[in-house]
Amino acid sequence: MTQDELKTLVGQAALQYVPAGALIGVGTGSTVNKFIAALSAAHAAIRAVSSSEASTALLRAAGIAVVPLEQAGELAVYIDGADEIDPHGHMLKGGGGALTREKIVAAQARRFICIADASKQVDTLGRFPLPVEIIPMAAARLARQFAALGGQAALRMSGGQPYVTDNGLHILDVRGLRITDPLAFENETSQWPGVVTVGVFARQKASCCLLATQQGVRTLQ
Ligand code: ABF
Repeated sequence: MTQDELKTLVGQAALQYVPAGALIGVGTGSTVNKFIAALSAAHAAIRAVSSSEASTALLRAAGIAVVPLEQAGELAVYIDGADEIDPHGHMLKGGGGALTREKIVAAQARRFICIADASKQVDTLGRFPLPVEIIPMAAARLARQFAALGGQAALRMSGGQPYVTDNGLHILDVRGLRITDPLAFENETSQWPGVVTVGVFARQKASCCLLATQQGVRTLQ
């Protein structure tokens, strides 16, 4: 199977975690796009809170009602992809730039189901550059703080300009980190002035990970 087919497989597998008629959280990215397609094909009578403008547009195009988080109570489940996942369910996320809204929506859900293909599985987080959404004026100072941890931070660019998130902010991508204690790392760096969200999800780790492999979908609890 190609990587695209693996994403389709795991997107379909996630349907079993969606209770009939539920209000669910939906993440962002190419794997989640497969999940949205599966939801649409299943004609599931659900409503969704979305973590990005991109997913909102896809959900609406699929005929799924999108509810603002402000009007939603607890979500039955949050389904999202990841850039890396470790054996304990800690994730590195934000390659798609939606990490802040992803963390907010995930915080309001009873369960976090991570959907990914096997290439995302790692022993230690940090091979993928860590996304950090920041207040723009803090960029240089935060780059120095990450350098002190052994990381090389670069401002994410798009078309020659700093990339702008759905929140109107910027992203630093930090290479060269080896995040051996994700919870301590998230707790520490989240408090640095100018950091809005770090892409380490350890406080809100996955309750369950569906991993697409050549042998089928494995469930890691
Ligand atoms: C989002 O989508 C992100 O947090 C992560 O960056 C990305 C994974 O994307 P893909 O499924 O396209 O690999 O969930």
